[in-house]
Amino acid sequence: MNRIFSGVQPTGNLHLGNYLGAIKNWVSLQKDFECIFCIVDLHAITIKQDPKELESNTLEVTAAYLASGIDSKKTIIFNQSSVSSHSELTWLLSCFTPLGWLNRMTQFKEKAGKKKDNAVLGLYSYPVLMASDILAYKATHVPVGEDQKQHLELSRDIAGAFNKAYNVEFFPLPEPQIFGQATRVMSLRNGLNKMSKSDESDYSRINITDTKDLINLKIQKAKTDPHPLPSKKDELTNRPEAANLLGIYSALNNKKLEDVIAEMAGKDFSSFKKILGDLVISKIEPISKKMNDYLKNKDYLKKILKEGSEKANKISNENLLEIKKIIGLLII
Ligand code: AQP
Repeated sequence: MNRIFSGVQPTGNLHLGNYLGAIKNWVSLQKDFECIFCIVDLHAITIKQDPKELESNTLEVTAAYLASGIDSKKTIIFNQSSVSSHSELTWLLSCFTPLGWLNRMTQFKEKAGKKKDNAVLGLYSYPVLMASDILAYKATHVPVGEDQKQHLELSRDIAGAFNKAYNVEFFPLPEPQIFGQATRVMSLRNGLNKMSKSDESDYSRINITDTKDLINLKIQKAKTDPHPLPSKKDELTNRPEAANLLGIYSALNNKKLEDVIAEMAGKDFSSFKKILGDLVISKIEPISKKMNDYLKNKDYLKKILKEGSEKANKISNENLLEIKKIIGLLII
């Protein structure tokens, strides 16, 4: 059976990168896979969070899932902390994860920065929690943006290490699914940095909740270079901002990058930015309107999460029991 697991952190400022790199692709995957989409609040607390904001961001991501077209009747939607097997499995799997593997993780290096000794253990073991999220459901496929590929490879290694240690084929090795033109949406202020929730400049990203005017302003102000748009893909080398804006256009329009380049060849940035602004607004506005409607009914959103967590608990608890038996932990 093919089963998908993926998630988004409720850390605020849900942006176009999260939408194009993750949520948009999930919507179509629901047709062919059994899907489990999580709001990964335990991952979020590896960085300090305001308790009130964490709670409201959790509901905001839930609303974004529903508004984007995730169908709660078909798909399991829940918040990670409501299913305790994620935390329990993290301990078990951490006993199969050599430190050398974790030391290679670039996200830890980026987020811990120069003050590595002050970074919390949770930030360091974040990838083991991610492996547990996936393996608790024996998920076979994980749709992620490029930025999470290294963590997913680690999940495969941990699954393999467990299977090898007990000479079993218990965990499937989860496959990454990296889709579309916008696998890595870059910052609007610097085409070499990932568009990110935690970037200090709000002008670096388009938030799903941004107004029309703000979207237009952010696109107008987006960094570019002095040349007109190219006519060939290889002319985008060393033009990260142009590549990013064309990539966003092609992903939102479901068009091949080559076709978009042919369509826009020779245009100056100011006219392309107008076309791009209109497209972004036409795709994002209906989602943000629906999100706001869902957010007016918080009890409904909580009900969706409760029902989802009941289903998730059932599947993951059964798997956890099997895992404990394999390890030799006495079940009483
Ligand atoms: N810029 C991006 N381009 C494409 N995909 C992206 N994703 C995130 N940023 C981009 C994908 O969105 C999913 C959920 O990400 P997340 O919220 O769990 O964590 P993240 O990757 O750490 O997102 P941010 O925005 O970059 O948050 P901060 O600033 O807190 O680190 C994942 O599938 C991710 O690949």
